[in-house]
Amino acid sequence: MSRVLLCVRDQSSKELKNPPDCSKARKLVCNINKGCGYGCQLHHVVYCFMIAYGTQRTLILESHNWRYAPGGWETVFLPVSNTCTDRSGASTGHWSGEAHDKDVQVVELPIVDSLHPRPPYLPLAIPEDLAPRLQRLHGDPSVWWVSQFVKYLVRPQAWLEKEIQQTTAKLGFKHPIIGVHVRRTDKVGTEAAFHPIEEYMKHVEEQFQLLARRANLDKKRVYLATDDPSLLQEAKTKYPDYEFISDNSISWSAGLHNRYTENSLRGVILDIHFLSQTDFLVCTFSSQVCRVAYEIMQTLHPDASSYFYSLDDIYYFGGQNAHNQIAIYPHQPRNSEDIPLEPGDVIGVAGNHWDGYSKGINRKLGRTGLYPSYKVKEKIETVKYPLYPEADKLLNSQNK
Ligand SMILES: Nc1nc2c(ncn2[C@@H]2O[C@H](COP(=O)(O)OP(=O)(O)OP(=O)(O)O)[C@@H](O)[C@H]2O)c(=O)[nH]1
Ligand SMILES: [Mg+2]
Repeated sequence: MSRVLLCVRDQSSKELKNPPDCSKARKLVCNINKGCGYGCQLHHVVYCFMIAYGTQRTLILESHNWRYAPGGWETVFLPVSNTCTDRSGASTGHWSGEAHDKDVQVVELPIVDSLHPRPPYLPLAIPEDLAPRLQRLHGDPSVWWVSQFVKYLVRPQAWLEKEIQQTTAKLGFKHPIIGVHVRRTDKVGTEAAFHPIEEYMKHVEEQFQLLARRANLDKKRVYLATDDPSLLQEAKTKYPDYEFISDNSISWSAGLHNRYTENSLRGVILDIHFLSQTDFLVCTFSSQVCRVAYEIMQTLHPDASSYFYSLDDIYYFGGQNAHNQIAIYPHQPRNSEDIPLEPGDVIGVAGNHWDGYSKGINRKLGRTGLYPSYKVKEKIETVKYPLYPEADKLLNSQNK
């Protein structure tokens, strides 16, 4: 049954992506040039793709004059559609909601920050039909669902595939290996705090101790990705018993002066690829670079939801709907910073302090404060995705 469901879903998504007659297809136009970095732009395309899938439209990705590669998306990745990349149509309009746009053939989607009205297909919601199985099989079903869209989008062009293979050999990328992403330059002091390498390595060491109990460790290998080119030498000097695998020229290309170039794009794609291939990630989830790596990692294991340590944020998807939890145990505040919980209370989580406590708002009481993280569980939102009529028929016959 579940395989049938997935095949049906796959079939309907194939037909949406490759409509037989592009001139008649219902389209959703998405422009990649959101004013931000690669991780942020990729997530912007992921968001467009999710809305296209939910509203049963073919995604048209506009990427000429992309700030990273003027030639566009297809210079590095395979096209989103093989048959339909032309945005023309009988009628065009700005997004004004699924029902309102019913008779408009070509709809232009704004960035998620100015999306109005908001359709139900946004993270962290997952499809209703997959929800029971996903919740049994994966520790963070929302990330798994996002990761399926990322996986499809970042299918490499042949040259990039070759480059990945050659770099794997050149750098000596081997398991076991832990990925460390250190985001510095423009991020520090503006959007995130500075974290010295020692903070990351504490968690790396802990993971290697755990690994050593299960397998023979030949070497403590770390893949280091960073936009701070001085960090590799610092790490090597401070941790001589580790092997740091890193291409320092990639870090140089990630600096603000060189960032928006094809060479830098190649570098960040490679860094994200290698981070996703590691056995465990230590990073700051405030950075979209690490969140993309974590998402891709989910596509490589049955459940890699716990293969990370974030020094700051919990996982989120920019523009997501409220992230709620449900209290499963009561909590009496022990000091003025704590908030009370009753089983069943809905808590909007703001962050994890990684010391046993999380911060959030008890929506019933309207009070914000700390509560023990173990006293809540995730509240998973589900959404009914329309399937193709043929798929619906097939599903109904299967369900009889
Ligand atoms: N190669 C490489 N590039 C990086 C690295 N860290 C940051 N960058 C570059 O800096 C950009 C950062 O922009 P975003 O991808 O939006 O990520 P972010 O700034 O960490 O996160 P937001 O501010 O939330 O968007 C990346 O896309 C890369 O171009 C790294 O470790 N390796
Ligand atoms: Mg940024």
